[in-house]
Amino acid sequence: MGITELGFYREVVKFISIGAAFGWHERNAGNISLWLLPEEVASASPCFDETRPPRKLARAVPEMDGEYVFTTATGSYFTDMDETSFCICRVCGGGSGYRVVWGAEKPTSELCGHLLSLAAFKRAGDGRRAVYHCHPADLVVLTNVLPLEDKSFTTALWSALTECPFVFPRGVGVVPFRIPGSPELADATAELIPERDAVIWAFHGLFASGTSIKDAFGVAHTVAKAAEIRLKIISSGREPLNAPSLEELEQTAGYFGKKLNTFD
Ligand code: 2HA
Ligand code: ZN
Repeated sequence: MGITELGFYREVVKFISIGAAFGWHERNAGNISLWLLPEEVASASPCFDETRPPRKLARAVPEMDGEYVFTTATGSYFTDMDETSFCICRVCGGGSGYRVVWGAEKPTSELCGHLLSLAAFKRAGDGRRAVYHCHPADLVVLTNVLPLEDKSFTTALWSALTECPFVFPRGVGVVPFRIPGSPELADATAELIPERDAVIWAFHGLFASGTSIKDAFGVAHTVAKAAEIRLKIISSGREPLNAPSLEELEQTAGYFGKKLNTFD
């Protein structure tokens, strides 16, 4: 079977197509990563070519040495995808580099942030193995008008919609301006992601994590929806008469077996 017929490939295509329809992926905006399970590697490996030259990473990821990661190609348009929009990389050299074993020659410009985050998930053993990066407009607007601070930004989202406390109980981290694709953006993201479900990049977009691409997409969708609601509340120009209390948000998370991050 070719890679394009495999379950993980089809799931990624399905969700990035939905993201593109949402307007989250102008031009070449957005990228994803999925740390492949042994059974996914086994089903894909007949198509691998392990002889391509290795490339160096700007940041080493020793925990990921030998692991396979499915990701998007640099410059690819999510509004116009085909097989050339993707690649599979194998981390090599003790985590100092990677080899493309299938697909496009050059992975996403944000590869470093993805790999550092996947390494953090592996270290924590928390079940996460996917990242969905997108550019939801309302969320980007909020980074212009709200303080770039994790606790208050998270509360502004949690209290917009009662789904939020149990969809992203770890909350969101906020990274101030960093150059897209830079190692500095990757470092700042990887520092926050272990304790957060998603990281917001000011004036840029969202980096959402999950146990699968569907799960990471679900986090992104819920954060983006909450951002839309919060922005509409702010834009209404009215002082809100009603809002859920922190206690009510905690109760909501608790009802679904989750505990809200206290940001202590
Ligand atoms: O891949 O979205 O952050 C293009 C981007 C960079
Ligand atoms: Zn981006």
